[in-house]
Amino acid sequence: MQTWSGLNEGQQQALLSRPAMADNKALSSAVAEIIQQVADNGDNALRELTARFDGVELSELGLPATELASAQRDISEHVKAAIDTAYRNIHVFHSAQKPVDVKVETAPGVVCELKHAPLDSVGLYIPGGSAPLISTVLMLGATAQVAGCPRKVLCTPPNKQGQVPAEIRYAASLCDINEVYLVGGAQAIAALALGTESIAKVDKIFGPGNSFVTEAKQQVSRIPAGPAIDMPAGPSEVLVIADSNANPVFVASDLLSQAEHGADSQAILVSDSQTLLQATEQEVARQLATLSRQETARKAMAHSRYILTDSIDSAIEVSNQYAPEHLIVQVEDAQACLPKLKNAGSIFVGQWSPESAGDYASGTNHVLPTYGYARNYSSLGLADFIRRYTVQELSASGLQNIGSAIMDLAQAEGLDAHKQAVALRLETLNGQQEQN
Ligand code: HSO
Ligand code: ZN
Repeated sequence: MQTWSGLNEGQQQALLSRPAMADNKALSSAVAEIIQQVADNGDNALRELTARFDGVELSELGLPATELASAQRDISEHVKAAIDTAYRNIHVFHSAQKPVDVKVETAPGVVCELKHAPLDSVGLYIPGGSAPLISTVLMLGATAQVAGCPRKVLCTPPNKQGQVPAEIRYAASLCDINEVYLVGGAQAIAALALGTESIAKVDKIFGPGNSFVTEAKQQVSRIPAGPAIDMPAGPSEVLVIADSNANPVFVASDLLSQAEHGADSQAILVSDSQTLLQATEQEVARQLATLSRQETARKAMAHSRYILTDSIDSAIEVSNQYAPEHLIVQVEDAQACLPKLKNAGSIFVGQWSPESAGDYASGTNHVLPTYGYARNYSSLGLADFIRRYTVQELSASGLQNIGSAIMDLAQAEGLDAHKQAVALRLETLNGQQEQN
């Protein structure tokens, strides 16, 4: 346990620092090589890399549409019901985010519009690994569906049997995902970005992944006219603010739900109550022993932090400085803290709002900015699947109204052609007026 007020500024910063994302030259050149291989050899490179990394020989990269349609027969009734519930709530919450078009006459005869259109094609990456992220399919797929993106492409590595788990297929079918490819890792990102014989390239790539995937997303986003990406990513994290009224059993369970994601997960508890901090630490040890992923969670908890502050206001400052991906507030009047809380990807208010609710089924998106990016990036939402653009129409009198402002600014910038584009029109208008 660390006492916040006993630390100087440097020590406070160090306490809240994230694991350095090593400038890993070996990783970036390995990823660059994979991207080049896909650029050069397309589908053949994807087959080769899938054999190498996933140990699976694929004849077809794409999953037949029948495998999506039939998925619901292959899952249990209660898992299907759970997926349906989560899908519905995510759909409802994201449908409510529809942006409104704007049409304004900024000056007489000058009409400006803000309009929205769904992205044409989106690539949704779903990691394989130890936990099949069914929920991530819903978070990305349902949002793309609500946005109205016509082409939704999902890439996920095949399991050892060369298959995609039925739960993932069912979630994909609910979201009207049109194409599923059994390709993972940096090679999947390369295929989505560059296109191959079987996979046409997409406009934007979404989704979490390991360090290869994250690095590949960064690299392809720098390709001229390449795809956009959702956001930069780092290890997942939770910060809990709790006071003496909080239940240490609940607090511990929230810290551990983060910890079981990965050994590099960050779990931080900030409290003004030493009793709560100590009780939570004990409770973490007790609950850890019951978890199937205790080995992973234990590694993550080894670098967890328990911070004692003088007050809840000071705990709020700590959180604002850290900018957590998930922020859980378990204090007496948690709502009252909200206006003071800045820089969090998603906030969970009160003891009945565990992070798991947002991870799965409440309706909010679980794709969130990590690594302090909550300061300048947003939680994923409908807007990320939508392009915003403007339209304008000036009438003759509209141009006459703002013409001199345009010409004066163009002159001040020394851009003659810009000025001429207005001057020549105004002359034409003057000529017409004289004729009348
Ligand atoms: N907490 C993760 C999302 C997730 N949790 C998926 C369970 N499944 C990152 O926000
Ligand atoms: Zn989670």
